[in-house]
Amino acid sequence: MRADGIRLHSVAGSRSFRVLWLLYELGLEPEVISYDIAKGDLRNPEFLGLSPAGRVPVLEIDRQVLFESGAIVEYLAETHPQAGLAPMPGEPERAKYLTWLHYAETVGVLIQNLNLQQVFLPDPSMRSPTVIGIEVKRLAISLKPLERLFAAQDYLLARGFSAADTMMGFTLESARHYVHFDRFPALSAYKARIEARPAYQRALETEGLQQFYDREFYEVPEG
Ligand SMILES: N[C@@H](CCC(=O)N[C@@H](CS)C(=O)NCC(=O)O)C(=O)O
Repeated sequence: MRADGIRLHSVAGSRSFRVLWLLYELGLEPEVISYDIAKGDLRNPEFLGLSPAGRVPVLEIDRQVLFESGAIVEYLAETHPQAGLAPMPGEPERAKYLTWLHYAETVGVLIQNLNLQQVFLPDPSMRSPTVIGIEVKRLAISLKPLERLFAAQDYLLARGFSAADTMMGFTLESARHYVHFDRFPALSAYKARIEARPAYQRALETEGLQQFYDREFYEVPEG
């Protein structure tokens, strides 16, 4: 472990990106341990000792092991208040911050279901066009309030960039594989805005190429 003792267990292109990006926003330098889902890395007993459901991200920090990206993002933002990336209890926009931070998982779970159907099932005949169609519609519905929000402001909070954006921003990068983003111009502008941040770019460089999407857009299959 590095001198500062921060170790991120990560899969390229997964929710661990949220944490890596936030660590860089905070000026922290984690050691990154990379895993490959397809090789079954997340099922090895050593990893399951860190993450009981065998999921990433896991963050080792301050002599603790944290899992759940939302919890990790909240922890990092609150233990580095000088960065000003989270409204603290009692401050304006605190409730909005928590709401949007966790809303990213509402969007994230829809993407996870679509990833399973469109990318990870070993045989295309196992896919359900009905389920895919429903989940794509639910994903588009979940993006609509964001489109309305970003028509009026640059970030999830009116006060500016926050840790909630690191939860949501990465999720949008996956969403574009399932929903046409030309339907969401304000959301597309937000996506471009956050992706231009140096910490986002650095996290991309650290992680390397995303491992599992093999095409730009996945249509709902006929059936
Ligand atoms: N709510 C959890 C979800 C974690 C999660 O499902 N991570 C995915 C990658 S994005 C994973 O590890 N999947 C491995 C698997 O399902 O086997 C979080 O936000 O950390």
